[in-house]
Amino acid sequence: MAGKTPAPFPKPKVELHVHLDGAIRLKTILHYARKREIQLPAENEHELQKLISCGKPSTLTDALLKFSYYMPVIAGSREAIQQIAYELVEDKANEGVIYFEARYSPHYLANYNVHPLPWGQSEGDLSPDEVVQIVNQGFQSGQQDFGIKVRSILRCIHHMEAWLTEVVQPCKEYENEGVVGIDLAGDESMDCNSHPGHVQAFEMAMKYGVHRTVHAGEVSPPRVTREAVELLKAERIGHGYSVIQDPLLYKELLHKQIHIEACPYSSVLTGACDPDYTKHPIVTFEKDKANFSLNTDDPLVFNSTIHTDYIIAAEYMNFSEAEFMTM
Ligand code: PRH
Ligand code: ZN
Repeated sequence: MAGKTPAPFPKPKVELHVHLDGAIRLKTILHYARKREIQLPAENEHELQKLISCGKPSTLTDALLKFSYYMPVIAGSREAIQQIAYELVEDKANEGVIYFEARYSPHYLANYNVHPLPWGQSEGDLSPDEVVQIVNQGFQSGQQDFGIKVRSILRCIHHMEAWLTEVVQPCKEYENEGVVGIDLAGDESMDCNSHPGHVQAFEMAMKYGVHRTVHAGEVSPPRVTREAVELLKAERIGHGYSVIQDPLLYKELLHKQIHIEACPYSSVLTGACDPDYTKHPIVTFEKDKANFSLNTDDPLVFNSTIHTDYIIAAEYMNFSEAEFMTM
């Protein structure tokens, strides 16, 4: 399956699962690497693309490792963060997306030193809260210039418990400035969603009226999705492919119309699903009239656009015009 594709789906589209830091332009990364004097093992867009994109099915761990090559260049820079937010709006508008929700970890973008590889320099005192304000501004300017609607979701990281309330608070504080929900993700192989700290944070989010989505069932068993729904009161599930292995849970999701944010191309490149798209869980979702959407996840890392995912659905999953309309 080719990566970047032309625009065969000109109709207005909605995208609910795209990571801001997984959707940056190559040009922008190279620009800030030069400007901030951060060494990258790539001289031009072609080399950078080769370095950070998954060309063929691999693992989720490998896909997530790609972020560590370029995040040091963006994280910690007010100017770079505002620019990537603004440019994402332009890119999505060019893809014919009229509404999208982008998610990110304010802590990662603030350059909190959590990664195995050295981060770039921070502009001193950039806090996660200020990151949220900067992203809001970037999206706001983008909305004005490109005429589409953008919202954001703030992401908690499983193993960074100390950050939980620092994510819940801005979800509430900036609800009138474009923040519409909270997400939780991380290493799905751990007993993550049942952790008391996560449950507490999501209870607080619920009390504040903050909407909740959780990455689950991407490469983890159905139990992780069950915990997301039952313990974290998730209203949406990021990926959720493995849920079809548990018929009772799947029935419950169908009954409650819990929204599944499916990412076809991502699911194959991360090794979450078999490369045979005709047998993909999305085909089952479609057949059962589940509540789901098609999304890119990390178009930079997967070298894709929303059209890539729509082409997969049209060519290999037999999606009809009516089915695209439903989404
Ligand atoms: N699954 C889990 N985590 C993901 C995915 C995938 O859907 N795509 C991006 N990420 C992580 C990256 O580490 C990124 O830095 C973070 O989410 C915040 O956007
Ligand atoms: Zn994701």
